[in-house]
Amino acid sequence: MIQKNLLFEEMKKAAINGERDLVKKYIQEGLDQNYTALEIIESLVPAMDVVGNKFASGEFYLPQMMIAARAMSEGIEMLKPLLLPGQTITKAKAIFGTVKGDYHDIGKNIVKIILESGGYEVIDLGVDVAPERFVEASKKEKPRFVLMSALLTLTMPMMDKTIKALGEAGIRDAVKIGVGGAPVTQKFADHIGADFYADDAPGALKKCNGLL
Ligand code: B1M
Repeated sequence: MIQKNLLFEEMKKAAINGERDLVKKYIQEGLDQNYTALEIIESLVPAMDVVGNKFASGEFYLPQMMIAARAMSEGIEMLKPLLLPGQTITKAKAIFGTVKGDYHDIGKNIVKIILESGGYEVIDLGVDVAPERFVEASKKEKPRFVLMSALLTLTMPMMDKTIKALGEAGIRDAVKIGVGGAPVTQKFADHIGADFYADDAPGALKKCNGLL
């Protein structure tokens, strides 16, 4: 049996190197040793920071970042059923998307799973979601929450545009708006008039619960 620290370290290393079969093997080993799905996800998340730093320093190129992201996503998919065991209550409905121009969805998918595990119905609009699509989905689904994720400094202004579009459509006050993603801050959230900012998935769940 591999020790917890070593197992999580090896799992992280496999994710950084994009070795998806190895990631899944270590995840299974973690589960066999009774670590929770959340513990495993939390130990995997920092792998993407390492990948980002390697990309920024020129050590990794785009294909390596993509391969690592795929290994990470497959690992999360494997853990998803364990975080949603027979979820029955629905506290409220949320629509959730990564804003226009932005294709990053690993963080959004983790937040979505945690919200679902906390009793929310989450309608996933996917990535590259334009303000008009948020408006259209809000009109159709009548959610309590409109949630946005952005990973690029360049796409953060789309959050502002989406809030303005919801205002122009007359539905801003009917929803609570939550924003997050690595470059997003509380200050930015206040500046654009979002109802909440959270820096991680459990934080998003806590903020939604607090606003119900
Ligand atoms: Co991209 N990328 N990427 N990338 N990528 C970053 C974001 C970057 C910081 C890397 C770097 O240079 N160091 C950089 C952005 C720089 C900037 O804007 N300042 C960058 C760049 C430049 C790019 C491209 C432009 C590269 C290129 O083409 N030359 C390109 C853009 C594509 C586009 O979107 N238009 C690009 C592409 C990609 C891939 C496709 C290869 C891949 C994404 C795959 C995918 O998502 N399916 C990718 C990846 C993997 C990354 C890094 C390495 C990892 C992102 C990630 O998944 N993190 C990233 C570096 C980094 O972030 N350190 C990087 C793990 C994830 C769990 O964290 O998403 O932050 P995160 O989510 C967290 C919290 O933020 C929070 O909870 C989550 C769970 O804890 N959270 C919320 C997220 N949303 C929330 C919403 C909430 C509340 C909390 O409420 C609603």
